[in-house]
Amino acid sequence: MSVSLFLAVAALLPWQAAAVDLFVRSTGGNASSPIMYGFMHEDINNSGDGGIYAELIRNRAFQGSAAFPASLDGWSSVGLAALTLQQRSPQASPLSAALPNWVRVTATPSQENNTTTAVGLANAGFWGMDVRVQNYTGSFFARGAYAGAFTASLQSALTGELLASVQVPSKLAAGKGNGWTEHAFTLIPGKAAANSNNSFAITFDAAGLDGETPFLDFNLISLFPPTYKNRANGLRIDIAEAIAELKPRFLRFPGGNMLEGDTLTTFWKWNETIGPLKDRPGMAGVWKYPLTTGLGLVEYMQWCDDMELEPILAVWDGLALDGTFVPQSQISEAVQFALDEIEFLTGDAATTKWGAARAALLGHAAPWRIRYVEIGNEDWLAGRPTAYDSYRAYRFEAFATAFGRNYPAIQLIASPSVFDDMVIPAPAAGDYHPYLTPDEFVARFGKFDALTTQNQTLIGEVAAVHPNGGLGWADGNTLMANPWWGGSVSEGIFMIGAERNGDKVIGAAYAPGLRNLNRWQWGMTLLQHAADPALTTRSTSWYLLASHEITHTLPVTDAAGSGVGPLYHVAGAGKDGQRIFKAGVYNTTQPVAVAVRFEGVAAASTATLTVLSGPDDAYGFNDPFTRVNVVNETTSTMVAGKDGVFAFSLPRLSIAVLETAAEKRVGSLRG
Ligand SMILES: *[C@@H]1O[C@H](CO)[C@@H](O)[C@H](O)[C@H]1NC(C)=O
Ligand SMILES: *[C@@H]1O[C@H](CO)[C@@H](O)[C@H](O)[C@H]1NC(C)=O
Ligand SMILES: *[C@@H]1O[C@H](CO)[C@@H](O)[C@H](O)[C@H]1NC(C)=O
Ligand SMILES: *[C@@H]1O[C@H](CO)[C@@H](O)[C@H](O)[C@H]1NC(C)=O
Ligand SMILES: *[C@@H]1O[C@H](CO)[C@@H](O)[C@H](O)[C@H]1NC(C)=O
Ligand SMILES: *[C@@H]1O[C@H](CO)[C@@H](O)[C@H](O)[C@H]1NC(C)=O
Ligand SMILES: *[C@@H]1O[C@H](CO)[C@@H](O)[C@H](O)[C@H]1NC(C)=O
Ligand SMILES: *[C@@H]1O[C@H](CO)[C@@H](O)[C@H](O)[C@H]1NC(C)=O
Ligand SMILES: CC(=O)N[C@H]1CO[C@H](CO)[C@@H](O)[C@@H]1O
Ligand SMILES: CC(=O)N[C@H]1CO[C@H](CO)[C@@H](O)[C@@H]1O
Repeated sequence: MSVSLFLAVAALLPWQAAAVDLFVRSTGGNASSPIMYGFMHEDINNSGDGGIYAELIRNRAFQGSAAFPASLDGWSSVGLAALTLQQRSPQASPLSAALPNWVRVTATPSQENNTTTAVGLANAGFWGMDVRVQNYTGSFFARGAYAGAFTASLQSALTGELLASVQVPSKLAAGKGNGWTEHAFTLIPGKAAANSNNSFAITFDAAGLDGETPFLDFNLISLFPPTYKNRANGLRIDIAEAIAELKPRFLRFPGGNMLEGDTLTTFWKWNETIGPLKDRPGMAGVWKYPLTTGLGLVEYMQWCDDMELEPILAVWDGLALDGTFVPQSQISEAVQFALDEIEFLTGDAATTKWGAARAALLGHAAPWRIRYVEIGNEDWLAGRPTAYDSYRAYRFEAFATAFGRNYPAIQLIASPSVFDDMVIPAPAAGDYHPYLTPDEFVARFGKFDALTTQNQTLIGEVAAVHPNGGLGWADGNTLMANPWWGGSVSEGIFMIGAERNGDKVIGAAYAPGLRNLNRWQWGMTLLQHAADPALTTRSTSWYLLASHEITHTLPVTDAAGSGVGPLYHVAGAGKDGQRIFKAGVYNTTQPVAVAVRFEGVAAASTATLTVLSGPDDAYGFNDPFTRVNVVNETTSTMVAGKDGVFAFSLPRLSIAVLETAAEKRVGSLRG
């Protein structure tokens, strides 16, 4: 298009001398990554156990480790019973090699009347349990001699009110010699509880015990509400739905620091997160609490299946958070461990060892598809500079060589970015993790312009975490306590800069994605949650940008050549040929007038304009406890004026998307 057209447009809008006049061509852009917006997950601040993993029982299998010795955390006795933790006793066989600890419930006769009646154990859940009229699927293993029935129940932890109860006939015969026996049950409350301060209990009649051994052993006590897409051992519905609403296209897992582990022996071992729960030992989490790994490798893949997410699987690369790393002489073992993991997921069930293991273990004969693998996590950070030197010298190369040979179609991602002083050999990409102030994000709008398609990058973690000009005030550390509107706008503008380079940026994920309101330290998160689903709180503006997917960029010409700021923008085409214009406004006190014209979109055409604006106070945030959403979303239908101009005004600190109706004809045009 000729320059004279811009002049004509400008001339038509004398009343808007300050308007930013933009012309969007219909050809000349580049194909964008199909997975621009994603979700990152690791178990941090009880976002897995006690978060998206729907298990309601805390410390269900008394798993222990050197870092977190086994305990009775979460458990209390009911009636005249004593709970004792039994650990790795060589005389008494445990439930499994993976679960060597259990609880013994001993009936203790009353000193007054020498009777024992209902005795048992209760669990407080992860700071309570949500109880409503739905099916709760429970199970436990018990051992001992017991004639009678167990009672599984849900009750208010505040008033004792019984909410649900079911009799579970004992499968343990009277007399001795019963091994571990699984009991399954369903609990259906008659009404919803008034609040989430509820607990779960299993009781039994002490009169039915063997007089000489007045105790029973329990392990792997589990209770699930209905789960997302009805998966056994699945995800908590309200949290999963909140994530799905964000329209993510990929899932980056299992970390994050959780992948690395604190020491060279406590990394995330994929082979110990698969199979029946009784065969999962759990692991020492790196965020100050133990993990069940009930949310394991297969559950992550099912999560991807159920939300149609592209897995970005991070494999352990021989680095621990304490800075130690695997020497060159032993790196081939770590490489093989990762290759086995890929084979477990993608190998043929008939012809590969791990593919056969998958089919045998899961009945999942069909292989999954893995297209992106990240080698480690933040190798530039722990143990710097020595550990990073080892990554650049031999660790990355060992993996890249082996993957190139075995899985040439997989896009490898190095854990440092191309901005972290590492030459990343193409076709591998990098991973950039900016945790910055709003001003810093906006200043990095052009960050990716310098890249070429030879040095693509993932933005595997990103969040505005510090306020401008200083450090935050959360819990005495330097982080803001909540995602705030000004931060969200800056992240949006940074992402618009990334979308302008959608052929070089693979995708981006806010991090962390989830936090439990009862246990946190790292303040920023996309979604907050507690036992009570009403407290699930969404934040930030990302969902708007993610739900208008650009399949290829389109060149934009600025008539006035006014450069970047205060309006930052990108334009592109959607999969049905619709034209999409995304913009953010930052660092101005006045609204910005915008006039956008798309090549080939005629006068009187329509488009939908969605604008997110925030509170006067840029530090306003969505508070889970007041439940005030500070983000104001308005949607309006725009009609193009003469010469196809869409004219509108965007408030200070806003994010907006203008999208025309679908137009198949344009979809096939490529620059
Ligand atoms: C026995 O005494 C305990 C208190 O030690 C009491 O809770 C229980 O109800 C008594 N049982 C009977 C049958 O009196
Ligand atoms: C309590 O009952 C047991 C038998 O169950 C009996 O041996 C014992 O003497 C009784 N103790 C008291 C204080 O009644
Ligand atoms: C519990 O599950 C059964 C079997 O799937 C179903 O028929 C019933 O409607 C469910 N009850 C509730 C309260 O959801
Ligand atoms: C899992 O693999 C690791 C690393 O090879 C190994 O140390 C561990 O013993 C394996 N665990 C099981 C249960 O086989
Ligand atoms: C990106 O790749 C190009 C071409 O290989 C190279 O010249 C440039 O230095 C790389 N940029 C970065 C930041 O690594
Ligand atoms: C915003 O404006 C302030 C004051 O003019 C300036 O210091 C800051 O660098 C600006 N930030 C950005 C990202 O433009
Ligand atoms: C498409 O990529 C080319 C080559 O990197 C670049 O010059 C051009 O500006 C890009 N177009 C858009 C619209 O980003
Ligand atoms: C939201 O934006 C609309 C349109 O600009 C405006 O009328 C309304 O007052 C705003 N609401 C709030 C709560 O700011
Ligand atoms: C007394 C008590 O523990 N109350 C808690 C009940 O649960 C809510 C959350 O659902 C908490 O905010 C209360 O502190
Ligand atoms: C990683 C993290 O933030 N851990 C914290 C989770 O929350 C508890 C309670 O606030 C802290 O003690 C942990 O350090």
